[in-house]
Amino acid sequence: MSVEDLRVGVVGAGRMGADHVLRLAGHILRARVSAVVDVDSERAADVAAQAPGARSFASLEEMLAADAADAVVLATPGFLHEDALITLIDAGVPVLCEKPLTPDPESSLRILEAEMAADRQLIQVGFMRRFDTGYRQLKAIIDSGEYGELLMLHLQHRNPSTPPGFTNEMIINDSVVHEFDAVRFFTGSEIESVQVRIGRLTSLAAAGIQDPQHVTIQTSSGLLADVEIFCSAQFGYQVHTQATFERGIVKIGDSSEVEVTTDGRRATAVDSGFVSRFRHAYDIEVQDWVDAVHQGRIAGPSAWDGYATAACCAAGVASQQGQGIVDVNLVARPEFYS
Ligand code: ISE
Repeated sequence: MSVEDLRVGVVGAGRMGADHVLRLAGHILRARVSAVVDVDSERAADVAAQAPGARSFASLEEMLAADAADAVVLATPGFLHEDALITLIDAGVPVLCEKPLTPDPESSLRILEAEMAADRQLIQVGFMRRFDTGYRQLKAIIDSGEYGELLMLHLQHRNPSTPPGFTNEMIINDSVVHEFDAVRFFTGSEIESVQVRIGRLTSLAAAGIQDPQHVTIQTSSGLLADVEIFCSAQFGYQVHTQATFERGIVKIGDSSEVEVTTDGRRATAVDSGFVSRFRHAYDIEVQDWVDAVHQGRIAGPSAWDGYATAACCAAGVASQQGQGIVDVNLVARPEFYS
């Protein structure tokens, strides 16, 4: 039996939105880009031109009024997500929402309430690392108990440099948010406290950025995780995880497939950024989402995961601003998200 292609509207035609348009138009099955939305109409039209048959719109409301999409990839900046998500929930449209769900736990809670009122999980949050092969292998090893209990996680997250407009708080909200999600994903536990410490700083960071920073996370099961977040690391992009078990150490994160030995040196490529490092993870995330939407469900992190990580980020920013170890206080998890 053949399935009608899902008509996907990509809302926000910046770096991630444009990347998703190429992905959906190029190799995602059972879906096509039917609409591209951006306040910059010229940009929307340019990006729509990459996907045969896609129409461009200047607003989400115009796209919905034209009945131009069955589902949406939301790739606008996080501070615009709340209004867009409420509109989409009201219209009953499934959404793959790039992280963050919303910028703070209060607005994320309003999204949970709206979704529960609609009585259907429509939102999947774009924590793409959960679809990465290494992440999935490590998760399977943890769950198998093969090397005993997981005791600690050591996470390193390095970006070459910060884009214009990046702030010190964004080190937590935009970058460490992925580590909060990773720790929750690996351990299956909520995070109970966060501490951010700032030590020796690079001279190569942009004005106002304190880099690197060290984050200690403790989960409800007592596990400690530490994060080195370094957003001005110059050399390239790198995301490593080392897991300490009772009877072994497991490392993930080297994505290079080619190693060259020549002239007395052995070398592998270092990724230049997250779009290339997590390309396969994004592909699997979007294909799984499309297939799940065809079946009326989601296939990954839910709005609850978006809310829980927003609460971790709020604690992280409070700690970064001098509040020491900050507790993460979540509301009780509704049955709807169990
Ligand atoms: C960026 O917004 C991302 O989401 C990347 O995955 C992350 O590695 C980077 O630090 C963020 O700025």
